[in-house]
Amino acid sequence: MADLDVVVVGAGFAGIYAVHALRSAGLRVRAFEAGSGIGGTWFWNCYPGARCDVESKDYSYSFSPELEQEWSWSERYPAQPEVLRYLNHVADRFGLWPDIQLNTRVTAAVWDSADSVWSVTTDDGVVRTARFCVMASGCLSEYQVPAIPGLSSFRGPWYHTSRWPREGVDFTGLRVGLVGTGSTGIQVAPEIARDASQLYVFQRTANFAVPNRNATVDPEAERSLKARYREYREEARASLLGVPVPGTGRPVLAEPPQDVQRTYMDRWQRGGGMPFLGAYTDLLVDRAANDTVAEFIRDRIRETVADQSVAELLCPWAYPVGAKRLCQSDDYFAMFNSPNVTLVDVRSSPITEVTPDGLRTSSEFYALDALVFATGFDAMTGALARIDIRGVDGLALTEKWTAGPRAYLGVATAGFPNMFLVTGPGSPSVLSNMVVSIEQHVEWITACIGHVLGGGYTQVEATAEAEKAWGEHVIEVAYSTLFPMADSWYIGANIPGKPRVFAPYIGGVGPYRERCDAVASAGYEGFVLTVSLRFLSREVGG
Ligand code: N01
Repeated sequence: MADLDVVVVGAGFAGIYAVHALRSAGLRVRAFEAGSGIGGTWFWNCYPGARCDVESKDYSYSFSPELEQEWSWSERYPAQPEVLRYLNHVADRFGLWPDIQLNTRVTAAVWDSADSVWSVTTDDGVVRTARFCVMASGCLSEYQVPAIPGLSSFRGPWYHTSRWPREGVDFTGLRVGLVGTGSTGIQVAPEIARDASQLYVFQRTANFAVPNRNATVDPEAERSLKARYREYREEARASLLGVPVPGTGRPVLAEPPQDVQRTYMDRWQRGGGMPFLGAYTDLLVDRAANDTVAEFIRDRIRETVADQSVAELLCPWAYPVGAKRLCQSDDYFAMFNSPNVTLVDVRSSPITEVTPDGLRTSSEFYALDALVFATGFDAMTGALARIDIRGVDGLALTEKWTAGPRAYLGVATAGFPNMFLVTGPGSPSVLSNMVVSIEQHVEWITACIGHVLGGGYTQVEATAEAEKAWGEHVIEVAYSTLFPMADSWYIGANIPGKPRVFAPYIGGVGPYRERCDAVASAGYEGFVLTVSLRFLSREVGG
């Protein structure tokens, strides 16, 4: 008998809910978490300014109406410490701690075909067997520091935003270099600029950003939302992005230009990225349509930044709006009006080396006391690649995915029976409200495991045919949009040598859920369920 029914890898939003859901289904579960606390991305990314870009009312679990009613968010967009408090409250409230083991990294998971179990090794040297493995290891867990020559010679401290010292960092009076101007760089920069004597922002690609208009939650608005929260959650589940976004429902190119400007300005004033991208139906599929919103944002940058040569450098041209995550900040562009902030264009003059005293580009040297890297992640596959995962006949997952990740519905991959990926490549995951997508996957996986065990089967495995057909669909949908036009982490472009494969599914949260439900209703179509009596296996489904 296996030690456990299910091993859960990771205790972020996904792992926490997986423990609750699987345990509630009567299974013996244990989650292993490398961090010294739960929270996953919200545990590690404790850099100053870290804040969610999805509203708190949306970025919260819906599985418990009681939890939903009891908890009150203080801000429209929750800051990292509040999200972490929420997750710890969830673990307390549902008594999850006994089934979560902190400070323990899963290093290997090996499928044993004879006994239909996974042997899971952790970095404390212990090996446990489990009938199922649920990979809740996160889409943005494996952080990246660029290989810049000389970094190890730097005399000052350097940090990656995703491994920020929990005690904080005092930049008072220091000359600080910041590399990276994605969602993270844009959030951390104004915080560093507040204390540093000089902040140099090394920008390779200018990014679009819209305001948050963050505010404290109005108690009256909270009360009225809570009165119809169930209904609101249903709208989120059926929506495209996992957040109900009121759009005009019309293509922008058919609108009178003055109406378009009014719509954009209204959304700019109200803040938030999703309402912007959802304003018109053609913004993410038609470049000319997209140009209307791109130019609107560039105009706001030109309005905000006093020095027009700096403003022009901050204006993004390299990709369509939304094809990379639309950043959100109330103070990033205005920060460049401060005399202690300098924008350095490392597209025209690339970084060549770090020296003991600073950073050199092809045209200049910058003396620095500290360096901050907001340089992103080996997304979607990085955390899985770090674990030695071996399926049928010892096949390594990294080997199977040499040409890019392949997973049926983004939730299971052929050759790796009884292993599930929460928000894996090929599912809406990072292109949606993650909490909605996590809940959907965890509930689907729990039901699937229930079906397997209830039917007396020992294993469930995606077929190669179903996986191939789904992968083709994911790519076809992606290439019907503007998303592949950006060199983004969605497509693996940020990691040298990574195959360029568009990983998330853009078909929409609602339609994707329907597809997953249909697969389950059809007896897990595209999966093979087998009873493995050691050498005798009987194929009964698929
Ligand atoms: O990482 P990124 P991130 N030299 O990969 C630059 C989520 N998130 O941590 O664009 C110079 O987006 C790189 O430049 P370029 C969100 O989903 C959410 O910011 O490749 N620069 C880029 O500017 C987000 O999309 C929230 O030319 C180098 C930056 O580093 C995802 O996390 C907050 C370089 C990396 O940007 C990742 O965001 C934060 C080099 N060698 C994050 N290498 C919210 O909820 C890399 N760069 C608000």
